[in-house]
Amino acid sequence: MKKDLKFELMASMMCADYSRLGEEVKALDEGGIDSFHIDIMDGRYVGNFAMSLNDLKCIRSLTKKPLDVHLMVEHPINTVDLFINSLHPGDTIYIHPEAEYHPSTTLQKIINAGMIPAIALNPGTSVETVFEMLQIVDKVLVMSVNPGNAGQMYLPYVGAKYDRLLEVKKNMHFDIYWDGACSADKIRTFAPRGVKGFVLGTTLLFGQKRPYRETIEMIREMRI
Ligand code: S6P
Ligand code: MG
Repeated sequence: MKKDLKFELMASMMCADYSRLGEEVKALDEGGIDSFHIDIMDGRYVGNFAMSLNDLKCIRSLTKKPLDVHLMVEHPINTVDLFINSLHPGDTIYIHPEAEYHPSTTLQKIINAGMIPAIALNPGTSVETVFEMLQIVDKVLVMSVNPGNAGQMYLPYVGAKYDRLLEVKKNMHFDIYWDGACSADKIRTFAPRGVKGFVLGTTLLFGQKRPYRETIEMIREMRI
């Protein structure tokens, strides 16, 4: 794999050590992470509570790098303003189309606020069911685990969806991102094929007994 290949690395902050969140953000920021992935859950759309609006605000105040906000909530139209008002222009907001009656309306609200409009696709969601939305989003986050938890197994049937999206993308302008069980071999395989960025959680970045800077450099140089 070519060492000059460019791809983005996002840190999944639900995997961070919250007893020292400030130090975690600093180490990731200085270690060269591209953005901070914020998993917001409501205990309804997914059966978990990961991060909250206050966590997001705290991390937003600790770094100048972009935030990548993944809303796993029912009817995000009801609460998206809270997130918009706490973010900076250029930050990304992903919604799950299945969680909304009129997902395009919510995406338009995100666009109007100067944020990057994006959708997240569950493992069981096909590209065909969101085809029209692909024309108005800038990013598609493909989930290779079911949403709700870190530390899950990669679901191999999702591989075909990356292929399908890479094909469809030739006539559209969105970028494809990876979320869930992201390992070094997945980056080696999918970055050269056109997947633009990867969310790093427990599989590759957190709990590795190695400084974040070292892991991030090793990934970029493909030494891992
Ligand atoms: C899952 C969430 C993800 C995870 C990430 C964790 O609902 O959207 O962002 O936090 O996948 O990574 P890993 O390597 O522990 O699966
Ligand atoms: Mg996520």
